[in-house]
Amino acid sequence: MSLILEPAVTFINEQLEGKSIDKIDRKIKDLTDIFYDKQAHAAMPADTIVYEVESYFPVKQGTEGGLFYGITYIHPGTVGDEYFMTKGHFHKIRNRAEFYCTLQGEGMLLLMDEEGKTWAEKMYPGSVHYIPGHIAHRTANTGDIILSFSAFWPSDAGHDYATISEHGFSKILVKQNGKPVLMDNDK
Ligand code: S6P
Ligand code: ZN
Repeated sequence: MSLILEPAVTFINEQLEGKSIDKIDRKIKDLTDIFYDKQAHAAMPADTIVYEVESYFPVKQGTEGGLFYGITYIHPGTVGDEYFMTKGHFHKIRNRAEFYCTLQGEGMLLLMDEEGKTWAEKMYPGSVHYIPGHIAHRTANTGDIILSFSAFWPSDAGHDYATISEHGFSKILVKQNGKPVLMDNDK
């Protein structure tokens, strides 16, 4: 067996580097559907970065039996009184699960089942979150610094963004008196 001294991918200085790393960002202009306060959203600079994702895809998307690894960085901020958050999704293959592990910052993991019941788990450095299959997931930064977390999911899971973009989550996470509060989503 040969001795491998350099891993294919490293996570040094808070950055994933190596082959097969995909980097994306989501700006205010890419997130037209998710925030409830459309006026506040329209008033914000379109190029404001809300979150970035670095992902390691060692196998092709859709491969059965493989795994993907990614780090999400959500910037601090709000749109109106709603915290900066990810688009949120179900997995396309609904029964595929996922792990999230918080690296830095503080936030909330919003979870919603297929009947539309929403709940949230607090995220803080070291917190580990198991997201079962059939559960939509979205993360929000409730702190003053970047919220970053690593994610591990099956390479055939895929993403269904359309269901969330059309119906949203049944609850929204807003800042009230400086604290996160989960409220019913009237829309
Ligand atoms: C992938 C995993 C994360 C998210 C990332 C951004 O299954 O859940 O890597 O992709 O947190 O969220 P979203 O909802 O825009 O994909
Ligand atoms: Zn996912």
